[in-house]
Amino acid sequence: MKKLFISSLLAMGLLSCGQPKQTEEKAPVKSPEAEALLKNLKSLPEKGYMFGHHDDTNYGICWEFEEGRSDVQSVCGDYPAVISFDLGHIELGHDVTLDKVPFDKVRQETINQYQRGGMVSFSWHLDNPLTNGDSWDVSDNTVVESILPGGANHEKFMTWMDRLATFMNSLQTADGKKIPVFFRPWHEHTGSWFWWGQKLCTTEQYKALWRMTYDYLQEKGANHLLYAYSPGTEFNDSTSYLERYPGDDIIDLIGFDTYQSQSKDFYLQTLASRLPILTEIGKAHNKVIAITETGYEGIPDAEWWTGTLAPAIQDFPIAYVLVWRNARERVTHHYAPYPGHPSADDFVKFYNQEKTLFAKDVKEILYR
Ligand code: BMA
Repeated sequence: MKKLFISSLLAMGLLSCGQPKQTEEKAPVKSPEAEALLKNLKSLPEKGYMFGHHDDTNYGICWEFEEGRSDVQSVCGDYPAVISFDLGHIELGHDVTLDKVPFDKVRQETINQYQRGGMVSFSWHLDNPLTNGDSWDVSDNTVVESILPGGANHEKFMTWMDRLATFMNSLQTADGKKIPVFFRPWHEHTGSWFWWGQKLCTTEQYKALWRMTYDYLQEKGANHLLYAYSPGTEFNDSTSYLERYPGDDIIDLIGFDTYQSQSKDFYLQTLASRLPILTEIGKAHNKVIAITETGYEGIPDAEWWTGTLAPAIQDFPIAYVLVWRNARERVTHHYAPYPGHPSADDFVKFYNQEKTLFAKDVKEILYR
């Protein structure tokens, strides 16, 4: 009480303590724009769920870097409400991502997506700072330990973080407003195919990695970022889901990555068993939930959108579902339809469903 009284006198300028009055304003943990986006995402499931696609406006099947082009938009007439991009190789100071997309293009497409009212999320398939191999180089299980404070690669890694922070802080509109976006690093860590995976570090090290990442970006003023936590589907209850969870003060959105690779039944069972757990944790922790990556490579099922995906997810309060990229350099590696694709008609039906939300559907919603 007393403390409060003195600080209010200080704030009113009635007490000076013999020093010139200073109004030192600490930047808020989240920018007002990020707060607004988060709030709007929390109520979004009342309307439906957003469709997302990785690298959507960067390239697609048989094209790359064409102004305004998108395989999804070519099929259904609207852009995905969520577009994700990858920041792999920003850490090296390269001009292009690991998928050979110029970072200037990524920045511009982030602005374009924001201006059309949609949302952007970033993943980070960064190189291995110990071996200099790629994200999938799991030949050494001391990499995470080596980049934490006191580790042999800590300083090197902080120069990587610095390049990342500079890029994040450059995501601005012409009038200098930082665009609120999601950052989804250290994903699929419950598997052991990335150097930050389950068998490659301890729970404490993984959590410390997250905290170091978050603290550094906060210190660099990147408070327009929201954070997504996305393990694979290895969890089977809330305790296992939360085993390496970095904390409610860091994470804004929880999800998981899962693909149909085996039978339709197996995929449906995976979603049917994991989505109730995610929904429950989302409610208990007041977090947005989403299917952060999914898809069926090549979509070899002409009715996959309305026959498999939609029925499996539509009754859960997810903010979005995102399918992976349409790789122009590896055309069998695609997860969204393009004109002429056997599942294109079914995708239009999916687009026309009441619950699916694309860019035009969320235009007046996400940033109000
Ligand atoms: C993977 C594959 C890779 C790609 C990476 C980052 O799942 O699509 O070809 O480099 O994502 O986009």
